Amino acid sequence: MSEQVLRIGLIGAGGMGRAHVDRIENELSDGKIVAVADINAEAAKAVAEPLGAKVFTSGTELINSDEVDAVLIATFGKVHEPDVIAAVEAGKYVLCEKPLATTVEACKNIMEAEQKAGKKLVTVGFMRRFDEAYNQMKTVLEAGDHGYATLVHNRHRNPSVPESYTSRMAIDDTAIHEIDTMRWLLGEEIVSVRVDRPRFTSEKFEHLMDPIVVVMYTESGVRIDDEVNVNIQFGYSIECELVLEKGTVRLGDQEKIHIRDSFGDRNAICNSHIDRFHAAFNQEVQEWIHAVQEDRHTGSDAWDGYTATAVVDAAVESLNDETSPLIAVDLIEKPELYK
Ligand code: ISE
Repeated sequence: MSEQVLRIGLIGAGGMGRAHVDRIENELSDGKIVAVADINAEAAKAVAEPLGAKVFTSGTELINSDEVDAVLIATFGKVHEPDVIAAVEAGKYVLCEKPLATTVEACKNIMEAEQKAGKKLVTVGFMRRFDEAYNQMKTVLEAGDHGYATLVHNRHRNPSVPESYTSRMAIDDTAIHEIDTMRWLLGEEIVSVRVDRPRFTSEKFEHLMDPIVVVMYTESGVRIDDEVNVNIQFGYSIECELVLEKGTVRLGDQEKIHIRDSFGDRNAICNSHIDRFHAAFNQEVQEWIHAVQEDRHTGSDAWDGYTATAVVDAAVESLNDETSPLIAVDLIEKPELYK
């Protein structure tokens, strides 16, 4: 591995991949995109050419290139597994966008490959762990002055989603962020989950259940609710209130700028996760680059990716049952590598 600039190969030249390229090339230090692969060769070329990076037609070729030190995967969740495993087998660190994989089996295969490799090489892109406000919330909780957590209220709202977005994605693409953030914040596993269906908005596609409310319980009994509302028709907003025995902690207002004009007095709001979590993504990728250069793991690991997918599966089971049953989350025993 190069000890200077980390030579990164990007798999997936869509919106998220391009946002990462932009931050690595223009905002962060010590990393460089040297190779790009995408099933759409034109898209790969469009990203690679201005950087002088190499274009690869397959993820495997890119992963096995001697010119690539580490791999950044920004493709769709359902195609992650073979590329993550190939990177692990090549002994290369990999930062994989969430979800780690869309089935529990695929996540287990990734953990098995890592255990064979004997070290943690996989980081899952749960960037909220790097968000300053969530970190401050965790610090207040852990200081213990306000007692322990009893409840957490979350709201996850998107202005709109494309027609290809499915009800399952409301959980494995959207609520998965709260699933991971809550496990990390509270430091315990989610043991059961239920999905409530309120009246659906008319601003949605026929096939979509929207909004929904995901209700989760942790090992110690903390009750978490998460409103997932992906066609709210304005701005991107993430809210979280942690209820402790003797106080509450909320994420700050996500004000960007304050505008006062003939239309009124108001705050500008974010439009997307790329915008809202810009600083968190930067922090996540910068820490990953430095950790890889020092040959150590950082961020959420494959166990975190696996448990998130196990909670997703239980939630989808509840979502698909009109009676919204509470489903127990079935986890395997945590392998030694992740303890
Ligand atoms: C997207 O993939 C994200 O990760 C966003 O944070 C989330 O709000 C959105 O619903 C997802 O589609």
